[in-house]
Amino acid sequence: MKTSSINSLSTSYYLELEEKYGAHNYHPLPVVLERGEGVFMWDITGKRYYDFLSGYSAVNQGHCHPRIIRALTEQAGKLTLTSRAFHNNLLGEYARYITAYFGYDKVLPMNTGVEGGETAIKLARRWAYTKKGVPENQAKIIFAEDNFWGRTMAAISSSTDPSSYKGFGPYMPGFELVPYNDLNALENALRDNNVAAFMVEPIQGEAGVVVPDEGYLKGVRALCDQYNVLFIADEIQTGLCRTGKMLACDHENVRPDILILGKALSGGVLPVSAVLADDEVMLNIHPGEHGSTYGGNPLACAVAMEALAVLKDEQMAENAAALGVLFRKQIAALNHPHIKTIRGKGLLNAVVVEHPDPNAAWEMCLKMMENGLLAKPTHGDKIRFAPPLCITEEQLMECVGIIAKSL
Ligand code: IF1
Repeated sequence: MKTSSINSLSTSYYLELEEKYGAHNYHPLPVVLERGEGVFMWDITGKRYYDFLSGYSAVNQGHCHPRIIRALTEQAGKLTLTSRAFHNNLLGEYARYITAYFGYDKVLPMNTGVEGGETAIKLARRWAYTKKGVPENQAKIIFAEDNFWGRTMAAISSSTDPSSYKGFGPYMPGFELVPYNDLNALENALRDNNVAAFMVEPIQGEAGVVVPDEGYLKGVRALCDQYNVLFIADEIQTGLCRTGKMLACDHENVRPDILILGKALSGGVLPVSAVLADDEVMLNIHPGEHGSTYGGNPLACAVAMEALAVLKDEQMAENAAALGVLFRKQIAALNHPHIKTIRGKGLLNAVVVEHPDPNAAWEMCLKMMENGLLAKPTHGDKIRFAPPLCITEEQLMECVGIIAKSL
């Protein structure tokens, strides 16, 4: 670069670099970010944005939370990875901390959310063969239609979204689908003695923040008890205070047999996921039968303990609950012809955009970007609004103003 220094290069410079050298597996908004702090991100021109995506709920604690960054930097200089071939002084502390925090006997540490899902499925199948007496290789896992739990072959094998699974076959056998929020359909599926588990999101994120009827989760719990099936809750997006409770399952006081966490478990700092279960489920996997190079690494343990502590210390669930009510009320009060529905729980919300132009939601996101707020459409006509849980009432009201102006 003879003529300009690195930080004054244009947005198009960065977009072209990605276009030329990066796989084309995303279609991002045309903004190039370089700094984040709390609810804000700044692009390379110094323009400030409210972040209303929060890394898809990975940044619940806010960007670069000082306590989490301090935990990261202090550990980073000491020991970042031992692999599980050896012990380290953080994994045991972390395991005790997180199992006490959520009330389970054991944790199996992984990295990405989808690895958490894969681990949960392996635990369920192994439990079915070892404890339920399901014949070898006959175990079935039931999923809800419109689920999203990642991009691996198993995850897309349970998907009903062609853009997730088309052209990637053949698919993982032993998976069945039932409509979401339908206890009768679920009961019919669970009658099959070979069912090991039902894996479900307490609120479906990618489907456009679909909130099931009050009582659905209680019904799932009861049916899984009745038919001796494991209830796997995928709380990777809904967990960690996002919906106004520590876990979305807490809204109905149900306790899943297997709890999957990810995303904000590290406050958006590095990939950390966790699968929690009691001994009856967890101890059917023996040494050498599952794992991962980085799973439970000391850096992840240090960061995750601080990320979890921050959620409680800063009362993020309470803030999400209160400001979620305010947000939905304010958006509904706009009574805007293009906003058909606003739905969600806590600070996980989405609007359904009503407009003849199929690109309306995308255009709306471009307009909000111009006005200093970043959000992204999901499944065409829905826009997800999910700011970091440290947002203040004043900031939220300013953002309602930006949304109204952009509409
Ligand atoms: C992307 C979606 C959200 C998840 C739930 C497991 C995972 C996810 C409920 C897997 C991941 C991310 C993936 C990310 C976009 C984002 C997303 F739009 F793809 F569907 F949040 F809704 N369970 N969701 O939401 O976790 O392996 O990604 O760590 O760009 O694909 P992961």
